[in-house]
Amino acid sequence: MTDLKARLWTEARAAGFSKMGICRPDAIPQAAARLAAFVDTGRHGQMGWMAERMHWRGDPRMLWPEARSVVMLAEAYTPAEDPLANLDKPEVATVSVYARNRDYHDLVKKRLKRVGRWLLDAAGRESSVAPEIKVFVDTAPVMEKPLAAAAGLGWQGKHTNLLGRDLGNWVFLGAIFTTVDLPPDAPEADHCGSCRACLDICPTDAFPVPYQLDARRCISYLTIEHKGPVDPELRPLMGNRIYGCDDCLAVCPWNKFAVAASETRYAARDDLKAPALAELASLDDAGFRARFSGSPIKRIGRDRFVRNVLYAIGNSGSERLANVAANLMNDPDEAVADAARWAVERLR
Ligand code: B12
Ligand code: SF4
Ligand code: SF4
Repeated sequence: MTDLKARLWTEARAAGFSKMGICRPDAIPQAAARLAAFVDTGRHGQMGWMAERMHWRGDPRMLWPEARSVVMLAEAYTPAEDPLANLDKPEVATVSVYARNRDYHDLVKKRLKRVGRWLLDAAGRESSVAPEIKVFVDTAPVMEKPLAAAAGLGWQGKHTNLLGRDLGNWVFLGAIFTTVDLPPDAPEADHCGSCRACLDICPTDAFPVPYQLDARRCISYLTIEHKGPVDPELRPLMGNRIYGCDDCLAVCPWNKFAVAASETRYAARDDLKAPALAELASLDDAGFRARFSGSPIKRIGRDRFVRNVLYAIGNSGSERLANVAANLMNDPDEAVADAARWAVERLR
């Protein structure tokens, strides 16, 4: 099986992954209680799906009792440009790095399936019982970060994301659960030390303590997951971040050792490098769908997107943009109309 594991890594690397690690399905015994604490304190906000199927999410053995190994894979999407470069340009938007081009869910899943198919073939030839696999990226009730840490890909930093000394933190995670018994890797130790750069940079103070996030204050949650109007106290802190947020990732010193992204379809599209807020605010449903087809941004729909753009306009200090917001004060979507009124009030 050691040889099979080595050949699996060769295949995973050829598919575009930067690192692979393996753990047993019982390798994250603390995860269930930590997830329960997160949900019990309401830190998941409106992400009701996090409170569902918690017995599966918190314990991979419950999700698929026949699984013997979890193969965790990391794919680098390290940006070529400074991810925070637009934050001080008030009339343009900041889109988080992961959403500047194609949707990683599609690309990572394809790669996982390719590696999984290879494993089925190779392990099937060595065994009388047909092996099975299930692949996951992001949307299933699987806690990918603790599994990746248990599989030795890196550790969960104080910003709660997975990072590695040889990876940095600009990586997507994917999982292949399998009935094949593969030799597990040792977990990686925590190398955050006394650093707290990610905690200190957070614009909304979303970390109640190191290693724990209150999603309700996180701009990523507010711009992507939160439906309806955002708490007016948080709006000014969002700046021009209209989709996701990268501040805590961008300041991590371990990114000195980040792996370059090999997938060119994650590289920023020209029209998302510094998009003008005025132009984004004018998108209607059809325009929004056409512009963001194949992008993760498509998921939030025109209304939530324009709501976010209007908060950024309200934070711009630009009187010129007040007219753009004024045009949306009677928008049929109540959160958009509310955001427009808020923006106009701040700018005039
Ligand atoms: C829900 C979710 C979100 C939510 C909540 C984030 C969160 N930190 O929980 C929101 C919408 C805010 C979000 C934002 C982002 N996300 Co997200 N998200 C997820 C998702 C679907 C589930 C995460 C989860 O289980 N959260 C629940 C909490 C309880 O789990 P946890 O974060 O692991 O919590 C741990 C710590 O709190 C710690 N802990 C708790 N108590 C204690 C006590 C002590 C003493 C210690 C040491 C530790 C500790 O243990 C917990 C369990 O491991 C995963 C995909 C997946 N299925 O896993 C992607 C995922 C985590 N997201 C991802 C990304 C890229 C992002 C963003 C960077 C996107 C962006 N640019 O805007 C931001 C980062 C924000 C941040 N600082 O976390 C990637 C992260 C890749 C990586 N390198 O880690 C993932 C893995 C998706 C993927 N397949 O690649 N996300
Ligand atoms: S993504 Fe942004 S708002 Fe969320 S925790 Fe990181 S720095 Fe704070
Ligand atoms: S910025 Fe510092 S504290 Fe935060 S994850 Fe990176 S090393 Fe850890």
